[in-house]
Amino acid sequence: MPNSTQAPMALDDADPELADLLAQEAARQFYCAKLIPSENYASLAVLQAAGSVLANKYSEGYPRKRYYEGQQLIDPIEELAIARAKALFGADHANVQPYSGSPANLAMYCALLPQSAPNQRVLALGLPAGGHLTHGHKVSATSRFFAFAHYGVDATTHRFDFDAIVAQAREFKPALIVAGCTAYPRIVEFDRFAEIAAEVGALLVADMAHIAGLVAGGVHPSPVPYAAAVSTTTHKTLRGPRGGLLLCKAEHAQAIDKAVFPGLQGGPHNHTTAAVAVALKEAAQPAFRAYAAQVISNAKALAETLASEGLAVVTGGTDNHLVLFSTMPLQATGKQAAKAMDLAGLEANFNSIPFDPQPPMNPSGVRVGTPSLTSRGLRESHMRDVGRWIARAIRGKDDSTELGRIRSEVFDLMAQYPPPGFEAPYPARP
Ligand code: DSN
Repeated sequence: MPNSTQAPMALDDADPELADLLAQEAARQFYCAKLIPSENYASLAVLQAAGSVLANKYSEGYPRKRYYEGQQLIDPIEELAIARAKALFGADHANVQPYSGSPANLAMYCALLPQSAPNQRVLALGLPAGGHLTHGHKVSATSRFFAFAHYGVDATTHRFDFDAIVAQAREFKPALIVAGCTAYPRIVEFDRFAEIAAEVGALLVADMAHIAGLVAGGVHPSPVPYAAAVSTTTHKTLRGPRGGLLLCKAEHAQAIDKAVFPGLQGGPHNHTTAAVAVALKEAAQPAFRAYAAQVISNAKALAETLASEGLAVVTGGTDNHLVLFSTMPLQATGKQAAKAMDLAGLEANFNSIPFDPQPPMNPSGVRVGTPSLTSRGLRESHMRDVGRWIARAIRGKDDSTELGRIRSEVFDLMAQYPPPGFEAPYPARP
């Protein structure tokens, strides 16, 4: 008989304080309109795998080459995830062990630019133009190990200016060019980046974290045919658990694997690997292609509504899952707008816009996206409601009664569209 210290205790009994916080967060996620473009709702199946006993197991190494015993079932789980990643994205090789996108990016650079390489220069999109910290921003460790220069976007169109990028690449002579963004609302032309890389003798790598689900769903061009290696997170449009993934050409497979383990990481998070495998299976279904297409249609409807409400939409619209807009035409900074939206049940993040005159901690813009609301089943007509609520919240940023009214309308709509991953009985309305 198990003694009392071994008796299983559910979270509610074992830690009521934590359980209560978790229940409140579940209710918040259920009733608020999640508009952060890098978030999503993972399915119940993904959450079950992520919360499984696989979290108890150490597996340093790779399938069939481990430093711990007891891998009889871990190996086939990781092999399943690898096979599904390769099949879904048409890649020669996949590494499913990166803990998330940031370590995946550092591993990618370390793999392709070994210390012995004479040229350590990398050209990537700058943070103010929609790049990521791990694309060599000065506060990121990536900038300590490699010599980054940054390209931007055109001052008028706010899109990539390939003439300027190729001129910069000829001058800078990078060994690597990074194509990928966190706040760029248009198609990333990986073929054009590949041409530039080939011309200057660089390798192209891609960070497709934001758009991986759109690539999987066939509604955004894939970087895989063009890039030596591709990094991604697994939890954004791809709708898996929080995790990372690297894909590469066969000739870089060994370097990529060595860079992840033992280069940067210890044991893989097997529970996450299993959940990634589940998400990759889901993303290979026809329904996911329809989902990805709807994400974009919804984002276009949202962009149009925001523009018609007087907000300044960067690039005038969107081709993907996100919309970046200046809130200044409604006399609010991005931070003021995002705070007001949060009080109104509309969860987004303040964001710099290209050539932003405002500082990064109080920029001119807000970034919104449709992956989460589309996962709930919302469509274009709902996005028009959401766009009007956003504008009302910004206009009413100092009016708590108005923000409360909007919040109530948002909650009414969300209650009709339960998100994936939530089982009845649903959380009580906060
Ligand atoms: N932090 C993510 C985003 O919100 O875009 C990128 O990693």
